Amino acid sequence: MGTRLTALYARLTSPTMALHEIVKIPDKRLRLVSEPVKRIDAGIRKLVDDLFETMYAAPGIGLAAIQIGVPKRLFTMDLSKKEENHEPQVFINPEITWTSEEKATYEEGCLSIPEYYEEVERPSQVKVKYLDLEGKEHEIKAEGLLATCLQHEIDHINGVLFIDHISKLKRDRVIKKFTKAAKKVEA
Ligand code: GNR
Ligand code: NI
Repeated sequence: MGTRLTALYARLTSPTMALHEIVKIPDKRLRLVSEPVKRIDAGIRKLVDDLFETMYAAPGIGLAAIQIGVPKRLFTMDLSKKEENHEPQVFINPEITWTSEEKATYEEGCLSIPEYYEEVERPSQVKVKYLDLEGKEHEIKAEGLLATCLQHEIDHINGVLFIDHISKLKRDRVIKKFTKAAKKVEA
């Protein structure tokens, strides 16, 4: 277990969980189209544990498997406000089945593009079909932050980043900055 985790997360962690490094741009793995989960087995449950540990430690409100380098179609999410009231959610093989005509703009950030925030316009409401960790199918209608976060995470499993929804000028600028920073680390 990551020893830097606070006691607050203790009940959500187990000794087998592992804190992972988050994949950052310009890493090409973020452009992969992730593969569907075929069977929810012990490997998938361990992956979900690791996603939660890494997401809470970051901290972030969502984390797709590809962000820890695993190209499988699943992500974790927790939109709870208070640290002592966790609301962990897992979405496996999610599909957007409907989007509203109405749009909403939200300032987004991404753990794979640290400390960069920009307004993104997306459908304000979506319906999403997915499997939970027990393999049970659900379909939910979402709005607000949940709708934004679902679309952001489903983008990740299709190799899409929130900067793909902003102007090319802004996108090129942020990619250039992170590419330069990565080269400096290499050198
Ligand atoms: O922690 C996160 N916050 C956030 C804020 C606005 C819109 C989307 C997000 S998701 C992000 C974590 C992340 O990068 N998930 O992929
Ligand atoms: Ni993200």
